[in-house]
Amino acid sequence: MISLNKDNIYKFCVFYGTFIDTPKLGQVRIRTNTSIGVCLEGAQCGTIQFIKEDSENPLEDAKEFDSSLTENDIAVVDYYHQSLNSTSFFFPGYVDTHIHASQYPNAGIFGSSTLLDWLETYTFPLEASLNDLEVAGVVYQKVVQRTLRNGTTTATYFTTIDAEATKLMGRICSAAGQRALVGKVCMDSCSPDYYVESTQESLESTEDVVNYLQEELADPKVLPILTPRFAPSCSRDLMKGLATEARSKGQLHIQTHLSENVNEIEWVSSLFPECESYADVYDSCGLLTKKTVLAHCVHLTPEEARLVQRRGAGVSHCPISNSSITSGECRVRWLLDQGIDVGLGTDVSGGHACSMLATARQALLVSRHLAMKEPDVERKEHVKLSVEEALYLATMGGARALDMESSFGSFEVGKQFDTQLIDVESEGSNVDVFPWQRSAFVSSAKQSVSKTLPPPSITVQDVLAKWFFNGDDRNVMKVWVGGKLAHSL
Ligand code: XAN
Repeated sequence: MISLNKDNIYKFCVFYGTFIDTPKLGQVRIRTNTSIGVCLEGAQCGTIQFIKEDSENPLEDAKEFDSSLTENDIAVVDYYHQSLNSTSFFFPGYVDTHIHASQYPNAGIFGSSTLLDWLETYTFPLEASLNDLEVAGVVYQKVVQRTLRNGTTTATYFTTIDAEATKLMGRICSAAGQRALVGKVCMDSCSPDYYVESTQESLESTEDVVNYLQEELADPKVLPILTPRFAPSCSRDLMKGLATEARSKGQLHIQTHLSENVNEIEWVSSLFPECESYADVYDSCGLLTKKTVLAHCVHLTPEEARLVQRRGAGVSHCPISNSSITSGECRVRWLLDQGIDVGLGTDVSGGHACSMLATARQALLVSRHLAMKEPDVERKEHVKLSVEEALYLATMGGARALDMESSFGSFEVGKQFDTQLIDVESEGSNVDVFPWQRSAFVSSAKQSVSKTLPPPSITVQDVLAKWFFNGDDRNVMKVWVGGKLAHSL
């Protein structure tokens, strides 16, 4: 529950309860009875100011942190004591590193297609239709609401080639309070005549969108991202022009697709015979940077992986998409072992779900499929992703892939408060927690039901796993982005 003052205007907010995050790959950090203080005004607005564990009084914690704050200045968000079930906790908002907002109406529609015929049959016609701003507005509103209610606080969006509809998407994200990187798609080659631009049009409309987002919309939560669709739909001149644009504006983010499907890879090598590899096409145009996020990377060669690692680019692993349109199984552990930053992408509508929790589940299962094919017994275990690792990929991994880990992805002083409140036992929850299982969260919960054999005790990690495999948006009670409420169930 939230304590309110009479004007409902606060300078500071303290969130109280159990905070769970995954600051490092494989590590889960559980902090109970904890206060996190967030500034709500000025240059520090939305930023975590203090974290106090073993706290009893969140209001006192805030006053102790800043003695100039009065009780009227401080909102206290304490669902833990006052209204929710004991198995509720704060968790970092998800970072969706790859989602095509414009393809949302096709979520679930892909038949038995694979990448190149899927693009021709389903995707290009839909994207082209979104140059009608009214249609684009309806679709973009819906996808932003849907991702927020699933706990996504940062999304890296592809829109379409249409500049005005892309600006509209920027406004929609800003109004909804979602953190977003918004990219106008660039395509001047090998594209249908109803959905293509000239090189000059593509570069000019990209610059128009970048200027609009940076100078007119000017919402620090909504950033431009340059978006050459993929090598087959971009000429060298276009890719080089975009790299120049990125550098000239102090290194903007860049997103594209890489090595998703074997037919695509063959096509790229026939289009760019002078390049050593698919990754080298991008590198030779200056597109591989620390601020580049590369979707898929299913079939990278060892040389390409080394190149991606050297350039510091991040990978967006899109497991639902890769299974749905049968692109392949991305070797996530192999990428991580080489020091490549990997995040997760829903890749709507190659992927059918806006949910990052569903995407994280699929990432775990795809890693198990790779393990089943691994002949070496030790490596078999190694390639499997754990629940904690999949949750890391969905949060910190994504923040790192975007080179934004200093801003969000975990609970640290100085980071933005981008957070979900999860209630494992919310009304209508798909997760059943039995009374004795609550003892993992609350020591006073009943330990046994009078039987000769007590039920097996479980840990917080076990409850987390029950939520990971069975939870959905019904467990996402609230979502804050930069300390501001952006979704409430
Ligand atoms: N390559 C792509 N891959 C994908 O999953 N979705 C797309 O829209 C796309 N375009 C090129």
